[in-house]
Amino acid sequence: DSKSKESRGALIVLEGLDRCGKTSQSSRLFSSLEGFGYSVDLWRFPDRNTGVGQMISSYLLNQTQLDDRTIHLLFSANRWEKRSMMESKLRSGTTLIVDRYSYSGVAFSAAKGLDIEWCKAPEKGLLAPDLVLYLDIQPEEAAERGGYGGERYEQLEFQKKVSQQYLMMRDHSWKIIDASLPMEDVEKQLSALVLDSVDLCRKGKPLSQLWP
Ligand code: 2DT
Repeated sequence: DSKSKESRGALIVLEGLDRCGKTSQSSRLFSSLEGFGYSVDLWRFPDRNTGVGQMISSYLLNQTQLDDRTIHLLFSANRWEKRSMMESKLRSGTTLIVDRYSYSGVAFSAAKGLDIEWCKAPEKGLLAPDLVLYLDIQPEEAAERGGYGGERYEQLEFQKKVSQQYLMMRDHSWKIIDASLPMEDVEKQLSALVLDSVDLCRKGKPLSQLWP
């Protein structure tokens, strides 16, 4: 019937600094939604499996050097190559839990000194998340958690700049969660927010595009 045609999945994005707990929380959310019987997929950006993704991966591993604007556009292209798949999944009723999205794209490049409007431009027309969960942590605390790998960007001074850029991008779709709390408490807060958002989308909240 026309009602079920309207019902779609939610686009849920997790953002935050390295070591804020995004990846663990994304998989916990995925498992709990799946457990409740929802149709749900777990995605991440960059998606290193595509051709563009492999170029990004070798850049992050410091195996290749690229101009700052070039790598910025590759990260964006990596989202564009998944856009139609993203839309068809959402419209068919699947909720997507996405670890990093356009906000990482803008925050990391702007932290290098690129103009923020220039950084946002190639993201225009991608799907806007229904909910952005920002796992808020002090860069110093994230660094103390250890486990910074050897990848580009995994350095305290740079992460401080990224966190300033992130906070300038906050809008109505953002929820800021204190990521210094115990994992279980963070998970409880996230899961309540996600269930609300999934419910709104099922009731017909329209899909929209970046940036509003
Ligand atoms: P992880 O795979 O560990 O999340 O690290 N990044 C990510 C950008 O600079 N621009 C982007 O558009 C995206 C999605 C953040 C990926 C690293 O790449 C950075 C950390």
